[in-house]
Amino acid sequence: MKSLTKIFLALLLGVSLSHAAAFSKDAKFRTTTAHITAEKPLTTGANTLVVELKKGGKAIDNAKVTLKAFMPAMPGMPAMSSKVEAKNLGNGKYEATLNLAMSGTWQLHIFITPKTGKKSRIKTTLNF
Ligand SMILES: [Cu+2]
Repeated sequence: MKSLTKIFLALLLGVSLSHAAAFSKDAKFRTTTAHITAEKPLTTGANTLVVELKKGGKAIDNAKVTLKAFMPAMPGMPAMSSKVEAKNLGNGKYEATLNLAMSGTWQLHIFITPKTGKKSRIKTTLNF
């Protein structure tokens, strides 16, 4: 019984330490990949996203990265968009806070301008 309690406590600790992201999504364009995460579930208003960018499996460092979320006009609703230059967190990670004014499906474009080489753009969607 004692050892079972220990195992149970160890499992509980393991779960709390793993710190799973509330939102996670992967997207790619050719060999460029984006692992998108948020610590909180997506919601109406400000959402802070961390995007981990790689090209051919290697972190894309020191790029200029811009995130644009937009929703085309719908009946009774104007087009909405939020465009932000992401902050460089190092190791290919970039953080940006987007304002998503309503729930639904948002188009997300990630614009990557590396220090050298070609620019690229990854397209995906955010749903909530
Ligand atoms: Cu809408």
